[in-house]
Order: sequence, then structure tokens, then C-alpha cells
Amino acid sequence: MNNQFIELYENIYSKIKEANKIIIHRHERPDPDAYGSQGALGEIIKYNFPEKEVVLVGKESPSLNFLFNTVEVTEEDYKDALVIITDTANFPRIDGKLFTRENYIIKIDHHPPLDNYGEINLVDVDSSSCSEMIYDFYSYINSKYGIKLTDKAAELIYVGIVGDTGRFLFPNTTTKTLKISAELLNYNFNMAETLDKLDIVSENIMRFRAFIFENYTMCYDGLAYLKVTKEDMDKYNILPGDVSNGVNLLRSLEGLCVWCFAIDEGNKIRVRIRSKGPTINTIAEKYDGGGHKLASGATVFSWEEFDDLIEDLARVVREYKK
Ligand SMILES: [Mn+2]
Repeated sequence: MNNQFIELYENIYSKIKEANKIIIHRHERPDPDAYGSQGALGEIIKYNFPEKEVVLVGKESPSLNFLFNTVEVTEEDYKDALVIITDTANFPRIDGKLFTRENYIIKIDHHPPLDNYGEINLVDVDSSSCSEMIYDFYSYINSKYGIKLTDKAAELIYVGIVGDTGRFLFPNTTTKTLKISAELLNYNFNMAETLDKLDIVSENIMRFRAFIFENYTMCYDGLAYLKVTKEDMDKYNILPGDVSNGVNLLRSLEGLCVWCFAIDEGNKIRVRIRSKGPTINTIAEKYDGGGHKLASGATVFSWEEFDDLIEDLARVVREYKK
């Protein structure tokens, strides 16, 4: 648990207790942490309050739907529902927005808070993952109200933490992250099998990985980028989200400090930026984006504007290396 949030934990818990129906959302193009935090919270509520209706919504990702399935909802389903949104920094990124102003909204997230769209906003930027935050919340309501964690919820939290920490390799991995993860392994799930499934990629994506390694450009000492056009994605039969998922593959390149993937989506170019030290979310914010200090997203509208972004990143790298 995280003592600074006790009041928020209390407020969230009492809202959950009050509600008969709870609809849980995550962000678009869900990653393991989006699945993990949403699913684990749903599991905890379902198990401890079997009389409540818990609904998990959001477009499924073929590579992650082995974890659980979501359901289709209509506007009517939101009548008198409590809405909880996990792992989503800002309103536009919420997957599925059929709720209205009548709905009470709770935000639980670990990204820098661009947009506190909830009535309650539980935001912990020091947490490795939103899944870790769900564990913190559980841990509090466990000690205070005897709420239990199921094996499935433990597995989902573990998956979310593994996803957002890059298997405990990224600097967001803290002693608390590892303690919680160790605790989760006491539950009954097949960790090795689940992690294997998380790692499976289709053959076209495997071949696209070769494209990444062949085509990135080292444009400045410590700064690299990859441009991916619509034609490239057609050739490999992959989606922009598949490209984004590959961004960490460059991480182990010698001398690399900051890198990004620019993905041409037709009307805009989405840029996924990663850093091993320099703060890059300030640059992302300049280009219609944002995110974490070391992992951000931006949007540009031409390759000329992308060159400007690269110039800004090069400056940040230069300053960092001084
Ligand atoms: Mn996350």
C-alpha cells in the first residue's frame, strides 16, 4: 500500500461498495499493463462482491486476449454505473466513451497527469505500472476490510508489472515493485507459461523485426530513429500498434541514448520516443504529445516537422552528454 493515498483508497472503496454495477475501461491499443490493471481490479471486485455486476470493456488485442475477454456495451448499460478507468493519462485515450456526465468516474493511473478527468483521480507517477497501483489499493483494502486477491488477479497484476518494466529491466523497477512481484508468485498461476505467451509474435511481426534492425538510422552520436511508412506496414501486413511494440528492440544498441520510431498513419505521423537518461516528455509535449520522462509519444504532420523533432532530441542528447 502507499500511505499518501489512504484517503483516496477509502473514497474509491466506498464508491465501489455503493455501486451495483461497475464498468472498467482501459486505454486504446491496450498493452499488458492496461489489461492487467483493468482485469485485476475487475477480478478483485467480482470475487469479493459477487452480487455486483462488473463489466470490462475495450477493443481486444489479438496477442493479449488470452488473458481475458471484454464485452460489448451500449449507452444504456451505463445507467447508474460506476466507471473506473485504469492506465489512461488523458480523456481522448480512453477506449470506449459511452458513459455520460451522469456517471461517476474514477481515474487510476501512473502517467504524468495531463488531464484529471475523474471525480476521483488516483495518480501515482512513482509507480512502475498501473497494475502495481492496483496491488497497492488491494493491499490497503485487504488490511482494512479483509478483501482477498484471487490467483487470476495476481497473475494479471504480475503481467502488467512485467509489461511496463520490460521484465524488470527499466529504471521504473523499484524495491516495492520487486517485493510485490515476489508476493504475487505465492499465488497459483503458471508464470513461465504466461510470460511465454506474452512473448509470442506472429511470423509477419518477426520478419518486421528484421526490417527494424536493417533500417534504423543512427543520426547523431547517441540518437537513432526509424521511419515506417504505410507501404512498409502493408508489406509486412502489420498495424501501427505493432510497430510501436517494437520500439524497445533498439534499446541494446551500443552508445544509444535516445531513439524514436516515426509511424506514418496517413493523416499524421506518430512518434514513439524512448530515452536512457535525457528527459524527453518535454519535447513530446512540444509536438502534441506527452508521457513519462523516459518514454513518450508525439505526433507530427510532415517529415519536415519530424526533422525539427529530431533536432530537438539531438539538442537534449548533446546537453545530457556534456
Ligand atoms: Mn501502464
